[in-house]
Amino acid sequence: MVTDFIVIAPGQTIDALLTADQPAASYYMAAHTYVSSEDVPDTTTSTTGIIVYENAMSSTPRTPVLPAFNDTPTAHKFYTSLTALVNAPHWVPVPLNVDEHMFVTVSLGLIPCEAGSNCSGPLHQRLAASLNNASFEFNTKLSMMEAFVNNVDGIYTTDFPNQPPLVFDYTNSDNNFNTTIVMTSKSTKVKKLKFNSTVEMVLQNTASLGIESHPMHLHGFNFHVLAQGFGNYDPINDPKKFNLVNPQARNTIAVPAGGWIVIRFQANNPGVWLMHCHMDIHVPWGLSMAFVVENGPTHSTTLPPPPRDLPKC
Ligand SMILES: *[C@@H]1O[C@H](CO)[C@@H](O)[C@H](O)[C@H]1NC(C)=O
Ligand SMILES: *[C@@H]1O[C@H](CO)[C@@H](O)[C@H](O)[C@H]1NC(C)=O
Ligand SMILES: *[C@@H]1O[C@H](CO)[C@@H](O)[C@H](O)[C@H]1NC(C)=O
Ligand SMILES: [Cu+2]
Repeated sequence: MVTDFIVIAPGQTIDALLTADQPAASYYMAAHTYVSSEDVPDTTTSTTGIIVYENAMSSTPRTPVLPAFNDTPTAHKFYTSLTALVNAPHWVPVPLNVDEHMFVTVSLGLIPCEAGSNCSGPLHQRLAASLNNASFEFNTKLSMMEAFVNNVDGIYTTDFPNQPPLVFDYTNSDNNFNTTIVMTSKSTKVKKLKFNSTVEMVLQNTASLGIESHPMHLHGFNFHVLAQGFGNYDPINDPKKFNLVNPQARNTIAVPAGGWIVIRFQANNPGVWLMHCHMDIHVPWGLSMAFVVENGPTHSTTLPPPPRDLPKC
């Protein structure tokens, strides 16, 4: 794909080749933020670097024209134009038999303040975020990985749901402040997976407190990005749009603001793997969950024990 701009979400990486075929001169390369949520004022500041061609006469660099800070159609066009190089090194074909079909809402919300906390919102609520209405809270006593390896109870529960607890009109902005939708609660729910099972996950953004693009990052795996779009995911018609041939493979993907995205991966890496939003503030708000992938049948598919010098907290 040939482009003169790149859209990149928090936590994503991208490889690009620059063709230096312009008249010898100096040129700015510039970046600014892309703001996906509505009603956010333009807070854009640009950052620039200068590319100077060898033997160029010194001159004022020319400034490129960037897409507008809120140009979602252009961001979407870029995100959906990327495909994989099939048969390139590390290419993995899309697994075709799905074992776990997950539909996961990605929401901002509110949570009641803990008794005795200094959280003092006007309604005694604080900002939260959730996946399938589970606002994830990390255990501070023991890591989930140690709990997995040593079979310790009480650190997480394996009941993360494959469906949201309530079906509603996810992207209808009439629901932005509907308390049935906005209120959430804390969770330590994870999803347990059989070794080598294939997971397909629809990530559905909701309008709760306003739509926003969340860059979701999965540890431990790359996933294929099969399709994406705006509005509510349509389980009848949207699967017809899946790219099972040459979809991009990633470990971080921007869920479209007020839209959905479908990813698929094979759980061939045992251990505890977090999936979380890559906007830093959304993690303490609860926008994460974890996969607990069981060991496989062989030595090389079994998680090694922690090193003997693992620091104790
Ligand atoms: C809030 O959302 C729920 C669930 O979709 C719905 O039943 C209820 O009618 C909504 N309330 C209002 C005031 O729209
Ligand atoms: C989420 O959970 C909270 C608290 O348990 C509940 O009040 C709310 O209605 C639920 N919302 C959705 C969308 O499931
Ligand atoms: C995992 O499943 C794939 C087929 O989807 C198979 O080719 C591979 O051998 C399996 N890996 C292990 C370690 O069982
Ligand atoms: Cu987020």
